[in-house]
Amino acid sequence: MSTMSGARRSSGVLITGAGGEVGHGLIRALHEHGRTDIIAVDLREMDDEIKGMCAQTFVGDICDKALLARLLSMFEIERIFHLAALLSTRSEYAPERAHEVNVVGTLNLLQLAAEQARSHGGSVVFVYPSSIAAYGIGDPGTKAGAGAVVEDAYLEPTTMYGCNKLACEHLGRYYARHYRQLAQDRVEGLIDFRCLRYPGLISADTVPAGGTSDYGPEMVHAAARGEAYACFVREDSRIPFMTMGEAVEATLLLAGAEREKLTRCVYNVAGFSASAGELAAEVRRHFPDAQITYEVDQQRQAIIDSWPADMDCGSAARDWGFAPRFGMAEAFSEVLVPGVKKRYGV
Ligand code: AKB
Repeated sequence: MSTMSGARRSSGVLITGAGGEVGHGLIRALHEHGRTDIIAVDLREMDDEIKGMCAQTFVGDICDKALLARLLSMFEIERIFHLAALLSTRSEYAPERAHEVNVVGTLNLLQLAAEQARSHGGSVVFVYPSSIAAYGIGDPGTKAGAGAVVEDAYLEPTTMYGCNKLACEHLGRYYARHYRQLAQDRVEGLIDFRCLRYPGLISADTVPAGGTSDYGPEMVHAAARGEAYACFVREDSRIPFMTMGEAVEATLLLAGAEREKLTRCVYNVAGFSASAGELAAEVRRHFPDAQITYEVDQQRQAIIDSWPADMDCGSAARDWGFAPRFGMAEAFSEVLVPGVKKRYGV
């Protein structure tokens, strides 16, 4: 396929939100897998490590349709990892902006990807991280009884971020299966939408910002820095978590799965279910002097109470072989604690 100037477009894999936590991990993994055609986009200037692993990096807003159109005109994008998003807590302070970034930005990208796929006569694999935030469980008693929930239950999110994620799950499914369904010149299969709902993610390399599950990673990093940590949810607050490395592995596994084996667009993935108190006990096993207290933020607590204690990942296991790699103890001993000790030189 050639550009307007007649030059042949180079192929590429596009990553939005490239400078974020998942973006860092994903770009490292793709680079290690030998990808040399990574096109990275982020609102902020990316660090030199990221730049060194990408074919090209762009600083810009995914709400800037002209930027997206330019990117898709410059490269023949066959795979998109659309990671750019405002997370749950930050989105509550600017819900309309969150909708613009999380939903309109995603819609723009879906539309342009479909147009590009149509122009090069192919299909674009569109990989989209949704979230446990897509769930909304009405009260702690129902949460306790629900246990590990399947993808199609309790879908009444109480946050703008959760509403955004659920909306984008439906948009992705629409573009994949029903896009322009009444048009005479309709072309089917332009978008191959693949979505995984992440639980709380804990990375040893980066600290999150603006998430409601952040107490998990914050607790680990504070202990490694030798700093006291005041957890903003109750000790008994329970949601599923997984290490960032597992989330990246799962994302790449889904992205590379045979399309015929995928029976749905949206899949749960998770590593281990843990209460804040269990996380704190695991932290203290490795950092005995860790000072962890509880100063509950009732509003953020209510969000965590609306998210399930665990997610049923059976569909992902059956369709594309997902399997959690670590329980909580192994996640800490094999990945998180060695990682934060190296990061902080302890
Ligand atoms: C958040 O807390 O908002 C995110 C998420 C669970 O999607 N980490």
